[in-house]
Amino acid sequence: MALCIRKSPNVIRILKSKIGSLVNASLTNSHSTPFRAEDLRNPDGVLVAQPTLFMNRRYKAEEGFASQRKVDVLNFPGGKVAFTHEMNFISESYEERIPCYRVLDDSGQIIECSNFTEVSEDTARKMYSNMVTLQVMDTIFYDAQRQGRISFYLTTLGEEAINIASAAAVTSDDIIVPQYREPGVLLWRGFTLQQFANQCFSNRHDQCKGRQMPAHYGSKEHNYFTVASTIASQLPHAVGAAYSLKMDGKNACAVAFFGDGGSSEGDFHAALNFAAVMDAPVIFICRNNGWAISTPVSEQFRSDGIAIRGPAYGLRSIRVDGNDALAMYSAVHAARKVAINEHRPILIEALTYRVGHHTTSDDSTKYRPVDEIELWRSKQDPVVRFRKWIESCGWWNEGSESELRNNVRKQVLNAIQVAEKAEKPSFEDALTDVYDVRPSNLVEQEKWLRDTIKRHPQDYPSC
Ligand SMILES: Cc1ncc(C[n+]2csc(CCOP(=O)(O)OP(=O)(O)O)c2C)c(N)n1
Ligand SMILES: [Mg+2]
Repeated sequence: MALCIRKSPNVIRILKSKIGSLVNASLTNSHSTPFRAEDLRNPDGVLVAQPTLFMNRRYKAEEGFASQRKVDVLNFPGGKVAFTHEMNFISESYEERIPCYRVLDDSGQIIECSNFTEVSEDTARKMYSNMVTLQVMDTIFYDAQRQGRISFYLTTLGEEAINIASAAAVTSDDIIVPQYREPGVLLWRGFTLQQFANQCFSNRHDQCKGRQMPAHYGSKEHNYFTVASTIASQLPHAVGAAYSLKMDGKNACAVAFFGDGGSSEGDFHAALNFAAVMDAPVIFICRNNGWAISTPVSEQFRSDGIAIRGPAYGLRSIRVDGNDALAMYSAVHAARKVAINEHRPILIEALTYRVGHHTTSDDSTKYRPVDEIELWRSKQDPVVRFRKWIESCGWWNEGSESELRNNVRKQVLNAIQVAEKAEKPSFEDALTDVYDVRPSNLVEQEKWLRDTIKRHPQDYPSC
């Protein structure tokens, strides 16, 4: 029926005049045609399109192919399927693994014939400075936790390129939906070292009012969702955010980060499917760092990593060298264009390695070889690789390096001192912002808390 209608301009014209732009969308939109938010609404702005509309669009090419070959087809809901007399099981694996896109080789030189997006000197210098800042901040905050000054911390060591290059490749209108190992994106957007320190010290200036664990940042001003450490719960939220951007006709997308461990959660699968069906402009960036705490990827899945799962849900996907800042920048830059202009979700699997322990509550030498960690730390450091490249461009030298490191070190130490001295939030903040009228159990807990404070005033100096 769809084929017949497509071949008959008269029928299309009559149908169009009867039911308007909806039919126009279903009959003439293919996935290569940009999809407009207004196609989904009637003249009153009410959402009218149905999911089957998108599904029909998707499989038109296959229908054409089947009809050309004159094979029998099953007229199945959502698109025709060709019959075959051969009993072929789809293989569980391909002979070759998906290759990994990279631009810079291990010595920081551009690989000949690389296809990548040019980066200006200013952007490259800012990218490098941010990677170093993230590294220095991590080292000092980590030590502060070891000294007992903050209760918890997690580093991004080894994953600086994924953080900073992807942040550089999108715009501040794009909504970032992080897991927890992406503070570099927030740093790139202008969250200050003082704001990072205030959050980690849970003081009165912390935007989260001291309610979150340290390193669980969030900032409405920077379009950065607050970290929720329940793994992968952020992914369906990112799809919802992306869908709303599309509905509002915004020139922006959502960028969702998660780890290889996150891809083992049900929410990952729900989010990918949901994004594909709703044509949501969302970029999923998986930091495949080899480990989900102590579980190696070999014990998490039998698939060839994460990228291979994209096509199963209808997502265009790519595997990228996550320790190559230029490759990450180029891949995210290209993905953003497709996500926004064509309203498609994209999956990026960035191969990297978690050089630090999972968090300060972990000792990773208990479950992985020290040699493995050392190899990635010394031979695959994304910061060193990017430095070699900007040095070869004449944009960086030994002098700029020591000046940057000294400055950042001073700024981080100063931020920590200021944050440590600042008062803690009022304990009242622990009870507000959730209920309009406090339920009886909360009222009871408040009474216990007040009694405890009265009995131990020395332990609650700011109350
Ligand atoms: C739903 C849920 N299950 C389990 C945990 C415990 N947990 C915290 S982090 C983590 C590993 C996540 O690994 P990955 O997604 O690869 O991120 P990485 O830490 O490697 O960056 C787990 C299992 C959790 N926080 N939430
Ligand atoms: Mg991981």
